[in-house]
Amino acid sequence: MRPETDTIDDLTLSDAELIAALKNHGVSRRLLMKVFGAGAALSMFGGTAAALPDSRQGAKIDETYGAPYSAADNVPSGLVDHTVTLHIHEGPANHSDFPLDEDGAEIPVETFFDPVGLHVRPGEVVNFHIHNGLHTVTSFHPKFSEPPFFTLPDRVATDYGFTSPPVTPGDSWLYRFTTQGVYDILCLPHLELGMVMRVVVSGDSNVPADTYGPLPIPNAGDVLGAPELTPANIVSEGSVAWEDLSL
Ligand SMILES: [Cu+2]
Repeated sequence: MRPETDTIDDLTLSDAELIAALKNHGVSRRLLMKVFGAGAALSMFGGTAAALPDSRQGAKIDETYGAPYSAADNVPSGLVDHTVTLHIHEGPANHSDFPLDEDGAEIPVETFFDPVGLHVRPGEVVNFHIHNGLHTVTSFHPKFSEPPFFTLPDRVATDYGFTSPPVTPGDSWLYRFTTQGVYDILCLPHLELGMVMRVVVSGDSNVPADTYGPLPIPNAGDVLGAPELTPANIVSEGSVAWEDLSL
């Protein structure tokens, strides 16, 4: 959550904290030059964020909209604990008979998260990195439903949902998982092709209960129902590769 006190009028913040707060809120370079002088404004936009304390770097990850980095941006080193790559794969597939169309015929394309199951400790940051294709990283939450085309059940441990913007090859989207539990995640353009994954957030060997039940969406339900994606297996394995999923 963004602190409401981070404004240019709050003189209790140090310059470094104030710059970080302003960067969070997208204040223009012109205003920064006016407030801090050209040097501070230029250094802030010039990639010196690594000089800021880690706690302030972490504060840039919004609980609903995460933190996007275009292919031209450098993801701050030391911030990422896990990486998931997003793929669209045409031609010979990892899985036969997946995904299927309405007539039960195989669609000759696989869109997927790899790994498709991931164990994360509370507070850790995941970098969702786009290998190829156009995707989103979106939580299963009613907020992101698009009736009458699709309705999303609530399958997150928080009382709010989260999503990336549309992201393209080379982009990264960072999200920090803070609340223990099971998070089912989808790609909005490729939900019907079964592009979903599961993140389990817990301390070390704790296994959160899986209370969600079967997902009544073709292809996506098959992925989340695979035996390798039970919370117990994800916690025990640490991660589950797409090619190892039983489909
Ligand atoms: Cu996708």
